[in-house]
Amino acid sequence: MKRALITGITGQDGSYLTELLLSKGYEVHGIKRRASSLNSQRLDHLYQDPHEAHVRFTLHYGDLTDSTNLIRIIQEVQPDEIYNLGAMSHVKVSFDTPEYTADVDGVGTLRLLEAVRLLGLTKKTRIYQASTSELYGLVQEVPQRETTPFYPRSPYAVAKLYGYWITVNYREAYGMYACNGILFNHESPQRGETFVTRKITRAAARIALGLQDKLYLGNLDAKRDWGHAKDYVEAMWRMLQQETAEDYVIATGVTTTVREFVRLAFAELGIEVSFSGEGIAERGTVVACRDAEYQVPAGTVVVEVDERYFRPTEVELLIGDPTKAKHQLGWEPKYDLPALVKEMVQSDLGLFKRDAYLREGGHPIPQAYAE
Ligand code: NDP
Ligand code: GDR
Repeated sequence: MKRALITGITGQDGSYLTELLLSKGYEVHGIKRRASSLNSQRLDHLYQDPHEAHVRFTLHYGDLTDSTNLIRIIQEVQPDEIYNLGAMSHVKVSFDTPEYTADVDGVGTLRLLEAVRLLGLTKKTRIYQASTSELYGLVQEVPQRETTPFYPRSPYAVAKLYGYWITVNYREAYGMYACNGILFNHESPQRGETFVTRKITRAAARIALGLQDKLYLGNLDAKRDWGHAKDYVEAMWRMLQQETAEDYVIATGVTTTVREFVRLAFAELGIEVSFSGEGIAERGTVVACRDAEYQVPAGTVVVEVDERYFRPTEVELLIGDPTKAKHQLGWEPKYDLPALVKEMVQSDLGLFKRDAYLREGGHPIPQAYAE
């Protein structure tokens, strides 16, 4: 039985990867941070009581800023594969917490590689590093591929650039099997609530149900290559099953504006939204509401632009070329954007219908805090 250790197991990708590895018969260990409230909701459906025999899924407390903790856990688990998904992963927030982001996303990667080396596991343990299309930043070439020069545009991306190169360096210096997956944006119903896709699908559902009036967004012109997290964790696993360690771009090859994502999300609920105005004055207005279940009259302004969501330096266009992954890993995405949007909107609709029932029954409903 193969043993895997996942950092960032409580995040979006961590939950999908855990599902995948358990389904392949792995014993899965994960590192989770101590928090004042439970933070393992995404893993609840996979929980195994540690008091029972033959447990294949175990969580350990830890943090990428703590070397001794990483060394102890890796020594205990003796993993065949490590997936380093742990990160301060929000680009906008990295401008507020640049030093912490560098520590976790950059130096944290070094701590993990060095722990494997110090423990003499360089020949046993294969490592996946969660690199990112944010490395491409300011457009140098489209579509972006493995050979495209990097030009990071945020503290997050600069920290991940260090993570990328230290992974390459440990591979070359010590012969470690260590790969970078240069993953383009991937989303799902498990996506964090403050990333733009989930912010939009949550708001669309809440607006349709009469629980929210408006959605405030930043740069509507930004273009992203959005895939589904379920497809992307499959690529991570495939990268660690090859004869030699290499770096791969994982993307769909299709790019879409934030504005278009908004249109698609509302359309999934039968609400047609059209945009007018320019820059900060741009508005998204309901043209028609075709589903009798939802009462959002034509003419209602449901989207406004708010400068607070702009970034000091933006990544305007991402579109990836996954040819290498297709040829060498046999990887292809199963989801396209409409299927992704549908799944996310329907999932959020299900979540917020509970709030709508509560409100109908006269119960106060909590205001969800998701900026
Ligand atoms: P999430 O933000 O959903 O999850 C991040 C995980 O990292 C969480 O489990 C979080 O724990 C954990 N974490 C944060 N800080 C620390 C720390 N100091 N020590 C240990 N763990 C920590 O991200 P995703 O699942 O979306 O992404 C997974 C990885 O892939 C990240 O490294 C991200 O940067 C990268 N990536 C993501 C892409 C995407 O589109 N999703 C694209 C390209 C790369 P907690 O739950 O306690 O906050
Ligand atoms: P990104 O994802 O920065 O690409 O990083 P995010 O969803 O945060 O932003 C995508 C684009 O949408 C624009 N945008 C907004 N973004 C947010 N979050 N909130 C808004 O209100 C808003 N309005 C417009 C952004 O400016 C941006 O252009 C994600 C993360 O998962 C990273 O960890 C990962 O490395 C990259 O994807 C690939």
